[in-house]
Amino acid sequence: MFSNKLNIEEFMQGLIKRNPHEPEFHQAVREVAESVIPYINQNPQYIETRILERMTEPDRVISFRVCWEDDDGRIRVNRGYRVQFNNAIGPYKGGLRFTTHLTLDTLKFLGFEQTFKNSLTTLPLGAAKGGSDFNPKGKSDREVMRFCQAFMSELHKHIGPDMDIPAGDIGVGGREISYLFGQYKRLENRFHGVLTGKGLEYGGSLIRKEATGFGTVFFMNEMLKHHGESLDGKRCVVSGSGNVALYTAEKIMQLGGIVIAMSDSSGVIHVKDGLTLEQLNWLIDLKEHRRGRIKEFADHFNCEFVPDSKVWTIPAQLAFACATQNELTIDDAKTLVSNGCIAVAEGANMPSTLEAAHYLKENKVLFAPAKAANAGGVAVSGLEMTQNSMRLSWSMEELEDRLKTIMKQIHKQCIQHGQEDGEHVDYVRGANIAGFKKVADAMLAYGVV
Ligand code: NDP
Ligand code: 2IT
Repeated sequence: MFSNKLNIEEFMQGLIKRNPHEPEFHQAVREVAESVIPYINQNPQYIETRILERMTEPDRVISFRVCWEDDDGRIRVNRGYRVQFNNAIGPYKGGLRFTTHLTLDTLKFLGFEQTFKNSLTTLPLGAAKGGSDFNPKGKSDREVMRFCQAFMSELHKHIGPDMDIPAGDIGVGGREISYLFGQYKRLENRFHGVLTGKGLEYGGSLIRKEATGFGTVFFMNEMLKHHGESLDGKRCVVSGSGNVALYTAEKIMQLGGIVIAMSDSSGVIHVKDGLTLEQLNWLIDLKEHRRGRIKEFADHFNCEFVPDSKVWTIPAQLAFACATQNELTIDDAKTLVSNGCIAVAEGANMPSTLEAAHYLKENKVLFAPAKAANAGGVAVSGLEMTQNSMRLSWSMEELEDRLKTIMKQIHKQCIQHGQEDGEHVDYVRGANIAGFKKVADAMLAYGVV
């Protein structure tokens, strides 16, 4: 009786009215709505029950003050958040981001995306995202420690191994997770897997650090194979040089690809013959341990450094967007196409603008959207949770095999819902519908909640 068909523009107008001034959240929802609304209109059980309205409203938004003291004895005040988006298919799960100017808008887009991504992993994982407008860059280890302890002093009230399990994201790596876990343990007097991405000494999983990047390349490999192509000998550009980008580069090289450019927010390194393993290991050490800038790589190895630039201007067959949201614009997409790029994989969350994603699709570039391509990180987080519950740990080979299998299953789900007439696969539609269906069906089963 309420089954009037949904209209994308009307749906978006309502969403924008309820969530004004949140352009990133609007963008993430629109991308999903464009493929899921036509599917919902063919399946009226989702219309009457207003599933999409319910899925776009977070279960709860927690915001709190984080007060800490810097090395000069000055009092600093930041804002902390946890957006618990949806726990229909498992406990809330998703990363923490520490970066300047972090807003609720960004966290809502990330939490919404996480709902679909976690559903695609095939594991029982709900969705959340959190973080703070604290910028770890340039802070001493002790400052980062005091901040993390203050942040966890509030966050611990809202998380738990069967309730909400945070992990890392931009600005939150192994160091931050260790400080956060230490403080949680002190406050709760419990040792359990409440965070993932932990150190190997205290319950961390092998290959969690590498998992997002490795998974992105496994997905790209599946996508290429499905279209009669391979990574072998392909020239690749990778944006960023953080956790995701570094291990994307490593796996590309292991599978025979050639990494010719990487970046950070200050510019691009261009290594014309491709990075060697020795150079990549040097870069990993620079970024993970010395917290240096990518220009130091160019100085050390005497290669080209282009300040204030993007990797997309360098001709390549494969592009991996592994830095941040909206880093690949319509102009960048045009440059990629005119330079002969055949495939793009999103290691970062929502790195392509909507216009860029549409343009790539129209020009028959294979396009692996973030919620499918970068799901390997949270998937291995799920495996870390399993190992913690069993109080056992799996070997590197076992974990890499499981990760590979999960990425293949995600690819299969994309084909199932995204195969179009002929050869073309709309991976965006495939990922959105497959991710949606599992969560929506669980929500339907619970009734009106
Ligand atoms: P890191 O903090 O480790 O690295 C981020 C990298 O991106 C750095 O090289 C950084 O350069 C660069 N970067 C950040 N902002 C900008 C910008 N505005 N312009 C250009 N470069 C920028 O983060 P991660 O590698 O963990 O995360 C990268 C992306 O992957 C994010 O979108 C994140 O949400 C996503 N992701 C992360 C997962 C994980 O497990 N860590 C899992 C799935 C997705 P600089 O140092 O100069 O700022
Ligand atoms: O965006 C993401 O999927 C992550 N930052 C990883 C989340 C997790 O819980 O491992």
